[in-house]
Amino acid sequence: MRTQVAIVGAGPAGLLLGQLLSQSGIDSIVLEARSREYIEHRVRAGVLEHQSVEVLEAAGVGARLRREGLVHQGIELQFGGLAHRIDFAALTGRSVTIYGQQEVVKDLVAARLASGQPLHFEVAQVAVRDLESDAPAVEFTAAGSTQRVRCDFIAGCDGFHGICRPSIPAGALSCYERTYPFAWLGILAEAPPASSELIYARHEHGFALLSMRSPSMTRLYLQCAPDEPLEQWPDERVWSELQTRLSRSDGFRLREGPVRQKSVTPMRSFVVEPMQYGRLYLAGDSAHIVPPTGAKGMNLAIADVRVLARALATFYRSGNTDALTDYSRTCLRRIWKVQRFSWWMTMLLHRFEEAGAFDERRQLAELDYISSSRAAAQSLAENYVGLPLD
Ligand code: RFL
Ligand code: PHB
Repeated sequence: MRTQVAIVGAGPAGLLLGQLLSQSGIDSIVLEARSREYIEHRVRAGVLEHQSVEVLEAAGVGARLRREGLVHQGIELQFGGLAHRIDFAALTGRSVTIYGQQEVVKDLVAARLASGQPLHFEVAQVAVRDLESDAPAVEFTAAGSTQRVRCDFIAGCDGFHGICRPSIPAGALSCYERTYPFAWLGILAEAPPASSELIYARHEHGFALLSMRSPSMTRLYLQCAPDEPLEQWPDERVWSELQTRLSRSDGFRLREGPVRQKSVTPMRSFVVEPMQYGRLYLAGDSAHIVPPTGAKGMNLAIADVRVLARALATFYRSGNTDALTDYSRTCLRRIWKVQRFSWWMTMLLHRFEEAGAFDERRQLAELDYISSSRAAAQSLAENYVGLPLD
């Protein structure tokens, strides 16, 4: 088998890359370890930056997103029992859209199947070969038989735990990492969201977040220990803790309902440099992880593959490799700013066990500053709706 670009991983990064390449007349194959059912129902991110929506629309997968996505003009920051609105529309003229990652994935899978380009689910033993040559290859087994695909380029879109990044010789990469002494316990509940906008709450018990997926589904998160066993969080305890952390002086109460999904997500900041080695290019979570407090993971994946798709299109159109050579540098400039924002939102809103009284007061003063200074609120808002893509 032969193709132009072999894409490992069918998350938002891999599927969108395949779609953008197909729009430019470039052939690809997408290899995914999991089943279609699994990737279309994996509950993860929910916030699309203003420009992520535009990229998805330009990629031809914006119709349902426009119909069903919830456009949000602001968020609430809550602390000391009071909510303070950050008005994105007034501060930036932009908005974000709430649309589940699994919906983005469903739309992209449908577009891929309609394009007739190959997408293989449940592949195993994926290996990337000859990265330093002009004709790298990907090997995998599917339905019991081993296959080898020769290609011009490989896109490593296989997430943080994938095989592409570890296939690069260790000495060729530098990793920058930070872990946090807590995790998020997230639930998806069949209950109408009690607020029309997201609420990011700082509370003495720890951080809590109200988000949503639709007018009838609420997505909620609370800060917990990094190794928290889920059995210690029966639904009643989760609701009680969320009610406490999201309570405020005006009597606000969450609406409760059956819990449809519950999971613990560790928090980490991670960047690998460079994001390329020979003919292998990393994109999305395979190259970087942000803590979810800034709602940036899926957006970064979208931004990376937009750069990569353009660089590949330039190469196939003109033979010019400059944009491919610059891929990593182009992406990393924006990635580090997004890393900074995600780290900053995390430090602003979480409870740190080891923090003393000084740090707590400094944290509250920062929240007070953001809530009372247009300049400070605008900085948060312009990062949240998304820094410019180019
Ligand atoms: P993905 O989505 O992990 O996709 C990688 C795919 O590769 C497959 N794979 C392999 N396939 C073939 N061979 C192998 N050897 C393979 N190894 C792995 C995997 O099965 C998978 O299908 O990475 P991608 O495409 O880079 O997308 C990144 C996003 O998924 C991620 O950044 C976001 O979900 C992060 N994130 C959020 N991002 C946001 O922008 N806004 C949010 O509000 C937000 N909230 C979140 C989040 C992530 C969370 N979790 C669970 C990590 C909330 C949570 C709880
Ligand atoms: C979500 O809706 O899943 C979500 C929203 C905002 C975040 C993280 C996750 O910061």
